[in-house]
Amino acid sequence: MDQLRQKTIVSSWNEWDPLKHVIVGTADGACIPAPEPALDAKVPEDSDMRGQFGPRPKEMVDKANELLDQFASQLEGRGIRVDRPTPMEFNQKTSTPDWQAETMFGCMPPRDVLLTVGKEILEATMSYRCRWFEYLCYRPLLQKYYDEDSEMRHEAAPKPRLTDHDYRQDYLSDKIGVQKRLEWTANKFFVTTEEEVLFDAADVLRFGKDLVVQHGFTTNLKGIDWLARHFPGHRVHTVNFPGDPYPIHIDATFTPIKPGLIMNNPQRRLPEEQREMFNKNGWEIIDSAQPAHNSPPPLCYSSVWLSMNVLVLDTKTVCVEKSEVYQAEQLDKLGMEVVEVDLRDAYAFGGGLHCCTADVYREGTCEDYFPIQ
Ligand code: DAV
Repeated sequence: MDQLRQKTIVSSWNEWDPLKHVIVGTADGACIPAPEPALDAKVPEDSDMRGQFGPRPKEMVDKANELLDQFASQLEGRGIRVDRPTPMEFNQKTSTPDWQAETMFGCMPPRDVLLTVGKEILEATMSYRCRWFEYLCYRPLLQKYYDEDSEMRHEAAPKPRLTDHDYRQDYLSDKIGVQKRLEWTANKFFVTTEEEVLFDAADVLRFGKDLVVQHGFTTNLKGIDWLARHFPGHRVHTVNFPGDPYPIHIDATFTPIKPGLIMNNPQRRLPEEQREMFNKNGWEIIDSAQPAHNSPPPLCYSSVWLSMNVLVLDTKTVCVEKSEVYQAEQLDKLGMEVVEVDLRDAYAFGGGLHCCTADVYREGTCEDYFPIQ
């Protein structure tokens, strides 16, 4: 298994081919960011985090790190090479000529920042000011991959200005109410405007030649158009999921398991007219199982649907959070080997098993899974 001498190859075309090399985030120094327009729109109105900011409690950081380290060891035990980012001092003010932010965020969820498409790793623009500099945590790794794999492409999307013009003022109130939010999001009236190109990497799912991108709070239409122009060899499809009052990131909503099979959050179903490409090509979209919890853990931004934020290791093997018994049961019945991973106490730092990882290498090539367009 001699991982140290394993040659570095950057390549990953989809969410399910055999995973061989991955980045797992860390909880070191993570902060609850200070209020800012895009973040305020996402923190649920009844959340315990409203108004609070600064470093997360040390006991919680230590516990999350213990779980992330354990997850990394589990993956290594299966012969997967694991790298970790380099955290920064997140509890510091940052600024550009356009804005100032009180704190940064952390580097637990590399999936939000890094998009691997074939031999390219692309740094997303991001859409929160507190996450503008987060790519720096991954630069030591990206530089190393660039040096070690002469075919790797290291790209960065245009850094956005993130002035107030990027955010709809309507979302500044904390008294909008879930009903109004559901109306707005169903009408694709999201917190981000079309001022400039914006996307988070976690809004993108890779299906070989096709990229499926969620239009929501963290990715706008200009961001999706930029991705389409940037990857001219791909077909880029825009999706949205009515039913989610806080639509950020596609990976607790739409989860491909293997060619032909996707789990969809039953509270956030893909609209009928957007199902055509899947139907025509014989892909099945099934409702995911219910989460095992009624509420997220303390100080957590994400919803209980992190239950479906699973990490597929290959088309027969999937990592599922240990307490998510219904999700595990469903995947087991679908014939998958389920690897249990204890991660719930790290959720608050930026998400689940898919969020806290980013692909470096999966075996396989770029296939066309949707030949009938
Ligand atoms: O359902 O709160 C979480 C996605 C995190 N990357 C949700 C989405």
